[in-house]
Amino acid sequence: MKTIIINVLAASAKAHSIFQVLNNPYLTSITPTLTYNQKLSVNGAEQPQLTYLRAPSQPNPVYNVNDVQLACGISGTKSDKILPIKAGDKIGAWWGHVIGGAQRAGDPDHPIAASHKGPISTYMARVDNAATSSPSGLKWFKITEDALNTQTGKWGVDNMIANKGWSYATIPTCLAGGQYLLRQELLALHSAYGSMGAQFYQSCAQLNVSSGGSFVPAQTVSIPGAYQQNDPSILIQIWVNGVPDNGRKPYLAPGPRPMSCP
Ligand SMILES: [Cu+2]
Repeated sequence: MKTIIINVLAASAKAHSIFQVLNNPYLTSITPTLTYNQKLSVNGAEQPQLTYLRAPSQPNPVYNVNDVQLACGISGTKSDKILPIKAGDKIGAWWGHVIGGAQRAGDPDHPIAASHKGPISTYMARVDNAATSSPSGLKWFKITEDALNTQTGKWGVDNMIANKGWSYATIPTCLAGGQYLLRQELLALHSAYGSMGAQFYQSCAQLNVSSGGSFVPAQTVSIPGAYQQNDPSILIQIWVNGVPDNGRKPYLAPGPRPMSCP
């Protein structure tokens, strides 16, 4: 939906007319789906689309940090399969504008509109059964984050776009084996200067981790619960002198810092 809104604004800025906006053939051709994580890879091997995933299937991001759907996204598709993976493996999440990727050749909103600057964070939580456990009430820990490079001004989202929609995380080698949900969150901050303006996009992967490790992170957070609407990382003006780079000042993604192995 936000993609559509952006284009409505862009079009209305040019056309100064709602009537013309509504008759914009580009807008009427937009499929109401969002940019979201829809495919996984393990050590570079791509997995089938929407398999092993709980993913949204409608266009809204989550705006309210207290929404239960902040955990695994607005309920949509849900695979009944669990992905076997080893501690130390590199898992990839692939983002796209619509199911399948680009909506049409040259789609400027694929994998996401470049305006959507912000961090990408990956969390995990132990579950009894990755295919069936509720995403509510879990104890989440972050395993990786890609926020802002103050040298280049590039955000995690910029790196994901440069990687053609792929964003990666490595399963910590020390982690105890068992079933987990892996949650990747893309936080778009282009409108975060206004209350409830930050946009949270997330899906959850269903994993069965085999590991020689036994580490169970003691420091965990609830999702929702970990974030406040007015956190300085969520209610923030990243546009400085017309550039969405936070003025190259350090930016700390919301939530805890990533775990490290003991
Ligand atoms: Cu958007």
